[in-house]
Amino acid sequence: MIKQMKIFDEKIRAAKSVVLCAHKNPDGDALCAVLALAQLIETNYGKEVLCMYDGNIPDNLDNVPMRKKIKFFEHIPDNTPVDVAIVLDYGIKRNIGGPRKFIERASFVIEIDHHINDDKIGMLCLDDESAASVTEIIYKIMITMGWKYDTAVLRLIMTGIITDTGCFKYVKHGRVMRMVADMVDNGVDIQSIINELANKPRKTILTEAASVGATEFFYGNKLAVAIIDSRQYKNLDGRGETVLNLLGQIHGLEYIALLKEQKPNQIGVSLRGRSKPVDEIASELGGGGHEFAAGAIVQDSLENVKVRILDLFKKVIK
Ligand SMILES: [Mn+2]
Repeated sequence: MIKQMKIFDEKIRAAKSVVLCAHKNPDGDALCAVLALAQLIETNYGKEVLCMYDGNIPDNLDNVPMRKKIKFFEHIPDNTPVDVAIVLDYGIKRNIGGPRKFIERASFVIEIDHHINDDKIGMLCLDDESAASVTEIIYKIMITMGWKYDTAVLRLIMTGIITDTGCFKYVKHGRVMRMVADMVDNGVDIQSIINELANKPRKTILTEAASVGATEFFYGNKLAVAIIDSRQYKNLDGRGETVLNLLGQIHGLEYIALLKEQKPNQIGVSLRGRSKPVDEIASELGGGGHEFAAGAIVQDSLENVKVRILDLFKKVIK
């Protein structure tokens, strides 16, 4: 880490322009990792950075600190200079979306990620597959480097950790809780972050509840398949977490597949395993993610994707 951080330090110091981005449709970890690192670079290197995203940022992230700092990539002129690009929480290249054209012009690319990935985009990789969130990696870098930070940065980091650990449920290492403890002692209010994240539009909750009500169960009720069709999809803000959370409470259920018809023949698939992995099924569908929470975007009809998913789960449910 120290050697890599030295390179990071040199590259940022020498950079004429710095661009930051994460995966398309950023979640709390992706968005907050970008904003926290942007703030840290501006404070500690005295450099303005440009943050961009593709897709949609959910309404419940509207009030995170520095939210206005990140711009939709199409609003950024194509000829904007990019000397160093930093790509966070992206998983696979395809997930980056629009900002890729800016990254491809960078003379140096740094990645900071916690996804398993054999096809990396970074010339410098500050990756840690054991990290619960990318904001956890940012925290570690910040402390290692002795950077100055404020409570806004800590709040962003905590928001990323809460998002990616499902409110600390997926924490695997005590070090995460020790970071959390330090941040609480430094004034971060967990309750207000969780309250803000639970603030979704009414139409989203009603759409998600309807999807739960129409869920089908397979293989001795071990697999739940919920659907949000293209008509309902426009009401969705976020990934359908309420569907996944509610179904995940059903006694005896092992797996959840949520199929979202983003447009005709483009299905966003979210997979969850309560105690058994789903990442391999996601990669069979051309996606990826984490052991118990993974997903893919499949270019096919809703019916065909459902058949494929039933087939894939048939092999793992004995
Ligand atoms: Mn993440």
